[in-house]
Amino acid sequence: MLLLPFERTTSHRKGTGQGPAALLAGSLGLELFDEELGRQTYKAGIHTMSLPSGRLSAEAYFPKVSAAVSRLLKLGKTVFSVGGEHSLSQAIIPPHLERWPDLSVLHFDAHADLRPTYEGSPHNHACAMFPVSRLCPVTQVGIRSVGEEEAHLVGQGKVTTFFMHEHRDLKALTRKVLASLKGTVYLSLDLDGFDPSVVPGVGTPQPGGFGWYEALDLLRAVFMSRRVVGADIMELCPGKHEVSSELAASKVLYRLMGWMLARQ
Ligand SMILES: [Mn+2]
Repeated sequence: MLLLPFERTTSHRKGTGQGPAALLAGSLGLELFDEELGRQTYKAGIHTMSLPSGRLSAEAYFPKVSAAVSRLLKLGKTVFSVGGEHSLSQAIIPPHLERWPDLSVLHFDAHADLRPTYEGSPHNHACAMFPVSRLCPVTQVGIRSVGEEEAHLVGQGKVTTFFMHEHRDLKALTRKVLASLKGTVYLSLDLDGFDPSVVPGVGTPQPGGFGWYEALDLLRAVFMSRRVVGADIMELCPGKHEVSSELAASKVLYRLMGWMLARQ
């Protein structure tokens, strides 16, 4: 688990820099036994590593993130990254692509995140997937917020976009998502892909997202039929008096780890 407490460009509610610490705190509310998988996932060994961002800019911090991910992959580790803001995926995915050139990315998010730049920076959280979408196929699910300046990139080129309002039948959506993915997959999960009733603690919530079991059913289908080689969980923005978001974030991460082990 690679904790990346980086936050520079939040546009709505601030606090994603506290996301990794909150996810760890949330994990204290989890049973070590996974009730779906019937196993104690942690016994495989979960190591936690933090890469403090201090006052570094994205330009200075992202190469450090890429180097750390690259080093871990060379050691044969599976990297689960925890943000922090979603733009971090721009630094995490390229080392995975270097190792698995035939990778496709499953992008779970309320937002298309395809703007080439936003508010003057290509490293804004609203641009998370733009550089990735130039490098490898990206399948987007949960999408229900797109800016005019990125609309022409949605569903074009290497990008396959499944809008939430057009894909309400989960079984049909799952079939289409699987058909769009290659054999080796990286999951980039922005927690705002969930409905705000499930995970309210995000920087830029949008109504109409996935319910808990809808999301898990979709993700399980991917993890059980594809070789998922890495994942990130981004944009956790803890509230002062609300702890269910951090618990949900840690539970979904633990479940992803469990599925990966179950398939091996
Ligand atoms: Mn988002």
